[in-house]
Amino acid sequence: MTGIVTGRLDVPEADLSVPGGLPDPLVCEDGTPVRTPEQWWERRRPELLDLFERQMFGRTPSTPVEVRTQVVEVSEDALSGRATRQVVRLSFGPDGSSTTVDVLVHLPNAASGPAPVFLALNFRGNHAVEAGPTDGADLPAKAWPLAAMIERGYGVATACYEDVDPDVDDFGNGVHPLFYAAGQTRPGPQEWGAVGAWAWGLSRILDHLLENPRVDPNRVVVVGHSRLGKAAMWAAAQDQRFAMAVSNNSGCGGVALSRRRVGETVEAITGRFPHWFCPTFATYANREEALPIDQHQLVALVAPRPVYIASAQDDGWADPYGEFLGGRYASPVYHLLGVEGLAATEQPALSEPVPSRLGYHIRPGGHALTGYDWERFADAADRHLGRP
Ligand code: GTR
Repeated sequence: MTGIVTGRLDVPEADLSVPGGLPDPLVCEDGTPVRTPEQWWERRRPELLDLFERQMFGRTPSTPVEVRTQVVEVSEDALSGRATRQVVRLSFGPDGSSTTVDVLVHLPNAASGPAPVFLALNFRGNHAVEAGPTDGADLPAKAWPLAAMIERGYGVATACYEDVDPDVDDFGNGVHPLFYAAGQTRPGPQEWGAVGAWAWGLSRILDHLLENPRVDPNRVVVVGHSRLGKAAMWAAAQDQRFAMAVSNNSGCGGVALSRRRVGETVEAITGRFPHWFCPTFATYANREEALPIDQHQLVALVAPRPVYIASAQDDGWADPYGEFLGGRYASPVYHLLGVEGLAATEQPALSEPVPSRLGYHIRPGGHALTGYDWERFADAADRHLGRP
């Protein structure tokens, strides 16, 4: 690690608060330009993944872990007969007793074949996702528009993120201990933190979904709000089985550029949530120019798969403009791979989504995952993965 960023993207100075521009996703660390898709796949992409692992999220263990699957509930007439609802318990660890994750799945009964599925972790438990009336309006604030997504032909799968790893600075619980060497009590300096664990959990739920013949294996979209948007992007970056990724208000450590230092900074996030990243990330507080990566490169790791970035006007802490730029400066990688990137060089007006393969919207209101957001995710999936 030299700490010197070789390739730089031309970015208006006013957009960043630190000198030196943005690291160029299409220049290798030794200065070699990336001119072909082969160079991207064989050299630059693995190099960037490795940098995100070592500098930010920590390395995800690749050791397979024992998983037991138990169907806890099935109902074929959920949501007024429009959906099949299942609760499946995934238990991880040698005797299946260490960590259990309850996955709630709704699949459309009207589907003529395997259905595309949105997979998203939730904050407050599966009951909160499906709380309240299932027909029509007046959904409680934290509930998800399950009926509307089913109506549009999408399945929805979810689990509570704290089932995978509790959101506390304690590495004695959740999935981390499953991978410890004898005597180890917490991850090493470049091993995974909580965001890495949540991303791992998304991939394990995907393993399960892919065994279900009613799920289209080529159309599972990973969605996440806020800290779970960070996890969704990191999951899609590492696991190419996700067909598309959605970042909703993911902010710092998600798709907002760290070098802007607008809203939540590296100092703020690593101070309040030391367990989210690997300890190395905190060393970049107030010296973001030394980071060999920035968050546009996290978006680029998902290329050429569709990514949809959603911001909210009053969500200054997540830096909506920084989230837009995270998409914009990932576009060169999409272009190299022969597809469109973000078809806007200026941030669009409120509620005017940019529908390109790398899509974006900013809506009025604050930090939240709303029905409006879900409808736009479905629009993007319709357009780029095929309408169910
Ligand atoms: C905030 C945190 C953000 C974001 C948010 C959330 O406190 O600073 O990075 O992740 O929580 O998850 O709602």
